[in-house]
Amino acid sequence: MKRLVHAACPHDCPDGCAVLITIEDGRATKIQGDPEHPITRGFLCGKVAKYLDRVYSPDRVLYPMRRVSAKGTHGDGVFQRISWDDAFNEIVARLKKISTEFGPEAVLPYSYGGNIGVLNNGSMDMRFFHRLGASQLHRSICSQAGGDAIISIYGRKIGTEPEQFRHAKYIVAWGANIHGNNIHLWPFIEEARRNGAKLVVIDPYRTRTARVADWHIAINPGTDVALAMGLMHIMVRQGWHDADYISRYAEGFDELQKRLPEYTPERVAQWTGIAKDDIERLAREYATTRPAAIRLNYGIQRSQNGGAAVRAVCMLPVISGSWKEIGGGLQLSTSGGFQLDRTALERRDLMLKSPLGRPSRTVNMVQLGRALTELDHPPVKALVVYNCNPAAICPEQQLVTRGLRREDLFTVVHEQFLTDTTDYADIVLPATTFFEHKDLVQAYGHYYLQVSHQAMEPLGECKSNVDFFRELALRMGFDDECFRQPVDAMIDAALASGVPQLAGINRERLERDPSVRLNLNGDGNGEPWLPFAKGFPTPTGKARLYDGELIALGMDPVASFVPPEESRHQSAAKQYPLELLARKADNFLNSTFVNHPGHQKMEQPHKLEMAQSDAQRRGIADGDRVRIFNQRGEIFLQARVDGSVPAGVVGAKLGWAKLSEGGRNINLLTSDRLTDLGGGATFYSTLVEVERADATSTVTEG
Ligand SMILES: Nc1nc2c(c(=O)[nH]1)N[C@H]1C(S)=C(S)[C@@H](COP(=O)(O)OP(=O)(O)OC[C@H]3O[C@@H](n4cnc5c(=O)[nH]c(N)nc54)[C@H](O)[C@@H]3O)O[C@H]1N2
Ligand SMILES: Nc1nc2c(c(=O)[nH]1)N[C@H]1C(S)=C(S)[C@@H](COP(=O)(O)OP(=O)(O)OC[C@H]3O[C@@H](n4cnc5c(=O)[nH]c(N)nc54)[C@H](O)[C@@H]3O)O[C@H]1N2
Ligand code: SF4
Ligand SMILES: [Mo]
Repeated sequence: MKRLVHAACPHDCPDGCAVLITIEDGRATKIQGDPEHPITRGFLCGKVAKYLDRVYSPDRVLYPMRRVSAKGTHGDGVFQRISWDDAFNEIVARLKKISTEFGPEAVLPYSYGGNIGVLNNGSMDMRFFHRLGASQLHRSICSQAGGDAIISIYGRKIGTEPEQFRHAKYIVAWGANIHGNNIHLWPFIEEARRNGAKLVVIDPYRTRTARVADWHIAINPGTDVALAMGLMHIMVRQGWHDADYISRYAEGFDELQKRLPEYTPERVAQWTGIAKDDIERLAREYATTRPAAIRLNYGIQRSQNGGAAVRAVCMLPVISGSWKEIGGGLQLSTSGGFQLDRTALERRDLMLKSPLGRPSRTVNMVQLGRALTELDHPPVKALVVYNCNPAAICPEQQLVTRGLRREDLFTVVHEQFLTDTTDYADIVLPATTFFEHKDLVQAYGHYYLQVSHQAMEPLGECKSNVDFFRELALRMGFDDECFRQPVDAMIDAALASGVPQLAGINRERLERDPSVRLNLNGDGNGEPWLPFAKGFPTPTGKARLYDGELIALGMDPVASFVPPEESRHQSAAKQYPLELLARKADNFLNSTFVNHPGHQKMEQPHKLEMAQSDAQRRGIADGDRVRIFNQRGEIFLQARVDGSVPAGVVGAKLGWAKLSEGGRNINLLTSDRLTDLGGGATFYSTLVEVERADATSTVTEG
């Protein structure tokens, strides 16, 4: 018997693809993109096109296991199969004992983007930890600086729909690796270019998108605030700003104007490394070619000044008035369009029923290393990890692994594979893939909502996050009704928030129709939607070019350029003169897919990309083994000198630590310093030095 099942990719990617899975005799035999879906348009990225290799990988974790060797043995750990009953009994006993002895906040949940399905990303798990009184996790590692910045200026995390990029005549990909991270926007850009649009890429790294663009501007890392302010300086000087739109729909333009004189093209050129004439040209082309759309992505907010950077770039379409035009505006994220009922899903009120009787403390996930090694009152005694691989993706890796190695720390990891993090787990639990459970899936790069159907029975003894936390709650003796709520009822609850965008959208409809667009215009007619043509969802209805609330955070209430502590503009660069871009790989998804041979073939993960001049000065040739180091430690990679980075910048990719030399990856070099806004991670504000390594030198244990 052959069936076609509609599912939706829940990986942490803006595209939120509609997927068709062919099932024959209970086994998945084919995966393809849904041709009917307006954004997926029948194709999947190279990572997920090979998904059967992941689902049926011989390395899948299929049964609960207990670690019987030492912690952190880089893949040589020995695990023993146990039953779910044994696993639950041990987890319940340990969590109860720790809660009694140290208080429930000694339990720390740790999760992020392994699965961004609405239910499996944050529902039953949240209910469980809230009812327990566990520490809360500030899930800030990816997008918090940019998200807070966009809300600060526009009031909501929404922007231009991808379909409208086809109408643009000028497209700026700003810190946005479209071919690698957002491939389903590309066909719309191609369509625009066939109609004469120009594509400009602003990225220190020569991405695949930059290679095929009309113009690649290799900006110095962390200087985007200066560039955006410089562009506005020129636009206002030339009278290219939209005075009418600004007076109606923006507040703080006077304050902004007071800042602009500092950002002369000459000074901006010095900071950004972009020629003065190019800055003038970019301002002219952006302001006078209409409509102009910006695809801003999260690249620029992984800098220490990332909040200010996103604010400054988001001012551009306000100043130019391009929010009025179909094919204008800006997209950073569309997630704020999906106003699902999170209160019902997460049940924060349950914290009041915990032994604490109050909201528990919050731990910033970026600083996991500190939490595990320094935090007190109470210390973290149990760590429950799911949807996440912190031993690979967290900054300040030495501190993270030192914490994870603690013998008195009880660690549970719910996973699909034996990752860097499972090496430190006391108990490993098997997790389903999206083929094996049902969910509701939203997106952060378009406005279509989907039900992802379960295509097949879970392999082995895998459980979804929802089922795992449901059963754990019941075994802990939590008798609240919400722990018995079936998946369909949870989807219904999520959809029942009563906002106009969800009017007429219910589960039955989503189960029938895989491409339901949010009711954005309020009349369900699917016409192009201009989110800010007539104002902004802020209290005054205006864009906040000036946001007084930023003063309390120590920020300029408008935006101003403050060079990151680890950047070429600071004295730290004397010792470590190279700016490291610790980037994502195009053929992996953060640390997911890194372990599959098919994906490895498409990627060359262990390279350090260097400019010719930087390599030459250090006596390094293409292919040499190099040592990359800073105050946090050292890693070894192979130099690649191929023009992908400008002088002063080096690039390397995120992978699994245990598949890298010495059991460490680039996050050994990144710091846990936080962004100016939102407490985000600063992966792209990292200074290093590089030297040629002889073949025999090895990693020094730290
Ligand atoms: N193939 C693939 N797709 C992915 C992911 C993946 O790992 N692989 N990850 C997913 C996730 S979790 C996310 S959050 C999104 C993120 O998608 P993006 O927001 O696109 O994120 P990044 O790749 O971090 O950064 C984008 C670009 O910003 C550049 N950049 C770095 N510093 C600066 C700077 O200071 N200024 C400017 N202008 N550019 C800078 C980087 O070189 C990079 O090419 O992608 C998702 N999609
Ligand atoms: N140096 C550097 N570090 C980075 C970044 C960078 O650009 N550079 N990017 C940062 C960003 S933007 C992000 S979002 C984070 C991402 O960090 P993470 O959220 O940890 O993402 P992944 O590395 O993809 O790991 C997710 C894990 O979840 C597992 N998983 C998948 N589905 C499920 C499920 O349904 N249930 C359970 N229990 N597990 C599941 C996968 O097998 C995988 O091992 O990394 C950050 N770290
Ligand atoms: S990872 Fe992104 S592009 Fe690839 S299938 Fe999933 S949603 Fe689509
Ligand atoms: Mo992310």
